Amino acid sequence: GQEADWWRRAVVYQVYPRSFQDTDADGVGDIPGITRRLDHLDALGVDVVWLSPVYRSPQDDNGYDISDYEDIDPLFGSLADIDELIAGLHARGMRLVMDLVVNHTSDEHEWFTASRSSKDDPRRDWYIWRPARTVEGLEPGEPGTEPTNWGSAFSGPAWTWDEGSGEFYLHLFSVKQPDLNWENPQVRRAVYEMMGRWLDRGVDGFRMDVINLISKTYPLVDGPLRPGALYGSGFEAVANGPRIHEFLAEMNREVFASRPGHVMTVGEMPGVTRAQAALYTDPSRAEVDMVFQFEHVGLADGPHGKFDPRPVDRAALKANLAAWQEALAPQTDAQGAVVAERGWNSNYWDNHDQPRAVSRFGDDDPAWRALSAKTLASVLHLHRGTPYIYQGEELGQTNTVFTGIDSYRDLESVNHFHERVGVGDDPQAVVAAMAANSRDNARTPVQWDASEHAGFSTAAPWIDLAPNAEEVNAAAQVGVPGSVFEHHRALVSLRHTDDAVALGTFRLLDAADDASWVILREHVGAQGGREQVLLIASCSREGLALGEGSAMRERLAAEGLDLGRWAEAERVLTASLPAEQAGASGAGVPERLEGWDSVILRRR
Ligand code: ISL
Repeated sequence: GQEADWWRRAVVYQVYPRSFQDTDADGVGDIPGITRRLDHLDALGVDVVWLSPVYRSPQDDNGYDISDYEDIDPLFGSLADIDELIAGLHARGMRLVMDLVVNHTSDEHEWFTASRSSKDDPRRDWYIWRPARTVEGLEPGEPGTEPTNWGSAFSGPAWTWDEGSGEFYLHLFSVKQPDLNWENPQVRRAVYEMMGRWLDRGVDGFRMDVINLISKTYPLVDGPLRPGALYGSGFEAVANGPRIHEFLAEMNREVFASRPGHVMTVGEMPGVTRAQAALYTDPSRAEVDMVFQFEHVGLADGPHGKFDPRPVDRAALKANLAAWQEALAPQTDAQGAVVAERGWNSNYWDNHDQPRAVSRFGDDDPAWRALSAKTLASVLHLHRGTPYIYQGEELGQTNTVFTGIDSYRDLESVNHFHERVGVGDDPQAVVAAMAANSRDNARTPVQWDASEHAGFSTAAPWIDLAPNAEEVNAAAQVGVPGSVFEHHRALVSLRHTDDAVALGTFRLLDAADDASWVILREHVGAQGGREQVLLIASCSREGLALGEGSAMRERLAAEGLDLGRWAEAERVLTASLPAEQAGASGAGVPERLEGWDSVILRRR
């Protein structure tokens, strides 16, 4: 029904609290800061806020290392502050999705301090402990005696020796993020009960951190060692393991099934394939509503991973996103009407782990930044599925410029630097290679205005602002016709009012062209009324000729799309024009789009 499916028409906005808005002058964003900025989110029109972790945490990985799931870190505020945020969101018709980080806890969580206290502790089995491997000439616990050859996601081995109890514990991420043992039913029970208490508190859903890693394949064995790599990969052994579907279905049954309304869930799943995602998001299986997949952002990784970046091949990017559309497409009838949903996409360009959208996928040169940010937004929002806007993306915020290692804050970047320099790489070269893809690009503060510290804080921020805060900020955009913000607002509103954009079928045209993006959406209503929405985007500085006899027109005609039939079509949104002027500029396909311009047309 309509109510149970509310999330399919929703737009989600991600808040990374540390960098959103500071109110207590410590240079770190906080929960009262989010509450203070609710009008910004309301103006944008988003339906859901996904809040990155605010739970009690030693902040080794900025809150993704949780030491108490049931309390708020004093850095961010208090339980009363979160209650106030929930009330403020609900009063404006928005919902709150909390981050759920349960593949691992902090090593300072009481479950882990108990677990490490002795081999006989009742909580010993809540984490993944293994004795040292016997290696001739090495003492147990020495490097080389780890149970497997796996590296952690944040450099170094995935196993750390615990001197006190004489065993290694597994941590796929940092030393301070020990993996929970989901084989143990008590662990699962404790997690489900904790989730239930957050739902009781009024939260509306969960974004589940690396949730496809919770079921490991036992026994744990060495993984493949890439040439030049320091450690083997444990990925095969930990991702999408044998019990993952069972665990997610159990969670759904135990935590969500009995709740009134629909609890929105999105599973973050590194390495998930399209076939697996079709299972995870099949509504009849009741696991998760949608997943975050990584294929499209992985296209920018070189053979040595994210710190060996490559330019993004746009034709490959288009093909990849279209393949995801196809894999999770609905069942349709002979008229093309959607009969049943079989899966659902989540669509994102960036988040707190990825570089800024406009820098990676658009053109962040000041002359092209705003227009390419708007066109990228049109492309994202015209895909079928739930769009995610990461804080600052609605302003066209860019990557930052860091020249020395001292500016970096993220443990992934900092650890990587030390590991590479430790094996003899040139420090300058390592820093240069980190610039494009460091997670810190996304973590510079939201640029609210042109004042000192960009309105983010009255104190120096915990991480330097990006250098363009004086030009690129909310005060210069909210309510300003033609701004990146107003363009996003128009796209959010379009999803709410247009059935083809929200629910229509998806088709990519002219797939091989790397300088454009053409998407056709189609909705057939209950009465048989047909609506089509067409996006034509220029994705380079060159622009696109679209008039009679143009190469693009002919290529589209060869695929069965006759632009002649669109002569009277309504112009819904043009990136280079304020939203309210889109229609006034005329009807039908323009003769030409200038570089990075795009147009959304509608025909009924
Ligand atoms: O950003 C990454 C490294 O390049 C990803 O591999 C990232 O670690 C992965 O997407 C999992 O991310 C999530 O879990 C991590 C946390 O550091 C990320 O911020 C979070 O989004 C561990 O909890």
